[in-house]
Amino acid sequence: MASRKPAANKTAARPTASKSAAADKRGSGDELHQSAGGAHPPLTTNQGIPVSDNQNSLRATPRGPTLLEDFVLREKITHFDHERIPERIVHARGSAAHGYFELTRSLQKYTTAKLLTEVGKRTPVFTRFSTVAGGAGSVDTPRDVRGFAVKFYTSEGNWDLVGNNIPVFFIQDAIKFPDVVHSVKMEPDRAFPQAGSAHDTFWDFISLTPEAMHMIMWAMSDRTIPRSLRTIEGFGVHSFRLLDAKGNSTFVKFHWRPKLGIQSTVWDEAVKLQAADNDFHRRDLFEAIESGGFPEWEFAVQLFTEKEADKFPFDHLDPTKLIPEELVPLTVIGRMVLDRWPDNFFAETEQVAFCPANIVPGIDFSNDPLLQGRLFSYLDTQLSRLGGPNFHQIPINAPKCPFANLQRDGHMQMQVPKGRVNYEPSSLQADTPRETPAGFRSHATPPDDGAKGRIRAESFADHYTQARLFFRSQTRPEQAHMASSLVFELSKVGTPHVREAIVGHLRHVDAGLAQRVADGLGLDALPPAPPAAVAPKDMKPSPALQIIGKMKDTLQGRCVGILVDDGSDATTIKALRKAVESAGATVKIVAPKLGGAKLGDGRKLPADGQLAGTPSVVFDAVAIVLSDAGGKALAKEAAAVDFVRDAYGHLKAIAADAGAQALLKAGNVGKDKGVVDASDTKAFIAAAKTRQWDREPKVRTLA
Ligand code: HDD
Repeated sequence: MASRKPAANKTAARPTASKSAAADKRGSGDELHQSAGGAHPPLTTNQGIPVSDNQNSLRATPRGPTLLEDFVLREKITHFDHERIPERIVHARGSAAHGYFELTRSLQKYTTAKLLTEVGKRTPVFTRFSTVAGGAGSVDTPRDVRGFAVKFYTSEGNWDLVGNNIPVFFIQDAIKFPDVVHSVKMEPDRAFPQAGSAHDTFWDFISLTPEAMHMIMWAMSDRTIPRSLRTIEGFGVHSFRLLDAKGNSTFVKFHWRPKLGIQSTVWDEAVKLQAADNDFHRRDLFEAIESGGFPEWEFAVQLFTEKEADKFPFDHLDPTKLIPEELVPLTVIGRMVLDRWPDNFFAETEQVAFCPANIVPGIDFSNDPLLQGRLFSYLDTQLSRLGGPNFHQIPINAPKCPFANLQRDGHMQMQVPKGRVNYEPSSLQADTPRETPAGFRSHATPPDDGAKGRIRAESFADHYTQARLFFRSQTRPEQAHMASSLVFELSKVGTPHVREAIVGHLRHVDAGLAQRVADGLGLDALPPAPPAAVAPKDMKPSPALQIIGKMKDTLQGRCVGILVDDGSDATTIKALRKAVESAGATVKIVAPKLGGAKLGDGRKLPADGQLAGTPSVVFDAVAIVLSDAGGKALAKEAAAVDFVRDAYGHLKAIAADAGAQALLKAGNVGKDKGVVDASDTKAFIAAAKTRQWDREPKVRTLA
């Protein structure tokens, strides 16, 4: 039987409360806390009462009941019970960073907005990337659109550019947003699948929503399986207006272009990444910032007048349409650098509240009906997510310029306004805030002709032309990936008429694509195409819509894994490391044991990752440097065989020395210009900058 004497409780992790005299003295000097170093401030309750024992609750007797009197326990547990706020209804899973936006070219001719006119000026930003469908704890790498939300803390107030990594959207009218989101989220009766669109309800909704077909083309492309958040583009999606001092308006579309170029994964790799590292994108962003390789994007605009817009063969107010760069070129006007990881995830990344309605003087909204609905939705969601109308006072949301008005009170008011006057007009106090001529003005947009009504403009009726433009603008491997992802997704749909309806829509996009998907699904005949409100037209292909065509010829910011074991050749490893690092990438050593490998020269090389937990999917390219014995031993090791087979299957460059050949053979690694001798570092670097697209037909059957 356990002793009733507290002093005998030797197994407790901390000294017991009954040693109160000792506990009083413990404070910051507790030997169990010494490792952190420094002078620890006393632990207190939220009322500032110093706590003498953070290990034991107050008990009536050493083995007796806990007392309600224990306010320290009650406060701590109560706070803990309330530590979560409702997660975002969409975009719940996200990662964010601080940084700055620097203007490099003035838009003075078009706008009064200071952040767009003062060249050289650095505006602080907080940028959050997200997936759309999954919950906050879901993985980073499902097939999904990525959110790209930037809060600019300008000297004229906060501007939130809340965009995605795709320049168009599923729907044309905000009233359909709850429907599209319900359909993609887990199905309500069975509560699966998490974070994925490959299920019946999503494709059912899409099959009945032809306006989504353009976005579907993007969603089925490799844009939705990015390699890194540092290698995605961002788009403001809607047309906005820029306003000059006289109130003249120019339309504008906003673009973010990653300095490292766009890069994506292949689907099999994305699937395996989900198992290899749930936090792959978050970790990648964190590690890049911590190592000083600050992610950077160009900020570019497409500017056009109302007159020019009237001549476009589509309606730019329709958010399912993009403006090809060939029609309105991009002008780079600045850059964004993310150089600081948040200090605290909850306080910053979770509590940040983006609202497309947050805008500054000199920028204005367009009549895009999706944007118009968003202007309401985000403030509304923040009220329930953050609990009240004062969420703008939370540090991550507060403007960094002075702000003052006569709004008062409410949940969690942090400010202590002074004086009698909380209304306007007033005459009792000289220092109350007043409206200013420099304040925000809306563009005086003349009303359209026509009557009030629940109307979809005729100019929004063409649902297929730009879907076709996107598909036909892609390279062959990219088209094959799109066809295959459609087959994959629809193969997870249990309802035959839904699968068939989608293939019917695809016939309007591209007959060849429809046939490939029908074949991939094993359909005996092509289903009928639904009637199209407007027959699709052919537009000039836009290579700017590709990923492969836009990849940059660089290894900057990427990561190469070198697999080693006891006896590996030190000189080869050294030369590879040198070549990779001089090309701007990082090297990680993978070995069967984390302690490392004893190399041929007798020295021990510590590993960054243990083989079983560090598959090749986490690298952009790999090198295998092994002794003959090491190669033979690893050829019998499933994790090593997967390492090389996956690197090959994911079209990555592989450098291998003579000892590695046994392993390459076990992994069925073939020969092509992406599989190079480990001594040929030049060839390896060249191959590692891209993927071996020609290899793909040898490793998988694509639709
Ligand atoms: Fe939205 C979040 C982007 C249409 C309603 N949206 C949210 C986020 C991004 C976008 C990036 C996450 C922001 C963050 O990191 O906290 N949303 C878009 C884009 C859209 C779009 C690019 C179309 C062009 N959204 C859209 C519509 C509605 C919403 C039409 C509603 C009418 N979106 C929301 C929301 C969210 C949100 C429910 C969830 C959490 C939040 O706002 O803060 O209000």
